[in-house]
Order: sequence, then structure tokens, then C-alpha cells
Amino acid sequence: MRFTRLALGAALAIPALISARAADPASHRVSIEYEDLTRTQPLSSAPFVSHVAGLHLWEIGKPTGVPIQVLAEDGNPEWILGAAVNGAGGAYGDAAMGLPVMPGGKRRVELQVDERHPMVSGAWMLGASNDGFAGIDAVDAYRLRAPLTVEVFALDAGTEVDSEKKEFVPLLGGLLRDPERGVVARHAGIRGDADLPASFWFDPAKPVGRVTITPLQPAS
Ligand SMILES: [Ca+2]
Repeated sequence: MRFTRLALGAALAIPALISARAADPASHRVSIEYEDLTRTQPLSSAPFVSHVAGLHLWEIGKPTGVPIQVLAEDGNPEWILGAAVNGAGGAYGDAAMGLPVMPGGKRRVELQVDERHPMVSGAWMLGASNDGFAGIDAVDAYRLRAPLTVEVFALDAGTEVDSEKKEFVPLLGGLLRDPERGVVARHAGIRGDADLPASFWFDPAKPVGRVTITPLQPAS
């Protein structure tokens, strides 16, 4: 958990994204609104990408990739955004970065989708967690004719043990990190039994976020 590093990393990523997308007359834009439902957790920067079918940012029960690891542990969106920029026109169609969200808040980004890159994925760190995150993975946004709302649950990147001791919580000044087995799973929630205050608690059985995708120029 290194939420305090978010702002600089996010700012550095913006200029590179401007040229991430070549003009494509078959493409159209979608609006993506992401909202915190925990009302206790600050959300990190939220990278969103459009991509080909078959590509996943994560899958529950499968090994965690570095892009999700650094997002979930540090709130660092640049691995996800960098892959999209480098792969624009190939596996990726477009990339956009959403700003951090304070507890209970929401923000919106816009993204290009096209027939080759119909899927949209994006995620954010649950800022007051060890390696908790949430988001959407591979939602077909190209063929939407009406807004689609998805409620998402908290996930554990499986890369850092959820110790909640201050030595392992950068938000509390800790710099240590205890590696975990590296498999994505549902998050068990904040226990509040160590140094991480229970005020960051969320119910892992309930959605922690809501994502609404709205087609702005529906494909004909
Ligand atoms: Ca963990």
C-alpha cells in the first residue's frame, strides 16, 4: 500500500497517452464512470484501456501480472497504461487515466473503442489496503446501445500479505513488504486488528465500486 505515490506517477503518465490512439473512423467513445461504494477507502488513480477479446488484466484464481501487482500494492497505473501505449493498434486500442477518488466519490473518463478493440478493462487500488483492488475486466463496450452498470467486489492481488501492521503499511510510514503467493482472489476485508484503523473497513461481501459505461456515439 503506497497510496501517497499516486499523484506523481499519474501525472507523468498523461502526456504519453495523448498519442496512444490513431484515428479510426469505425471507433467511437464511451464514458466510464467509476464510483467508490465503500465510503471508507480512498481510490488510487484508475487506468482504463480498450483491447482485443481474450486479453485480461487479471483473472480470479490465476497468477497476478506485474501491472496489477504494482497498481494494487502502490496505486501505480503506469504498467497498465504503458502496455496500452506500446501496444496501441495491436492488442490495445486506447488508454485513459482516471484521477484518484476520495471515499464515497466518483469520477469519469472517456475511452475509444472499435470493432477490433471492443473490450474495456480498468482498475484502481483500494488505497487503505495492502494489495486490495477493484475494477472491471474485459467488458464489451463497443456493442453497447445503452448504459451498462457493473458493481464490483474487492479483490486481493495476492502479492502482499495483509498484515495491517504499520511496518507494512506505507500510509502509516511502513516500508516493509511481505510477499504472498501471487494469485488473485476475493479480498477478505480490513480486519482492524493491528495498526490499520478499522475506519478503513469495508464489507467484502458487498460491492465496493460501481462502474457505468455509457456509449457516446453508438456504432451503427
Ligand atoms: Ca494480499
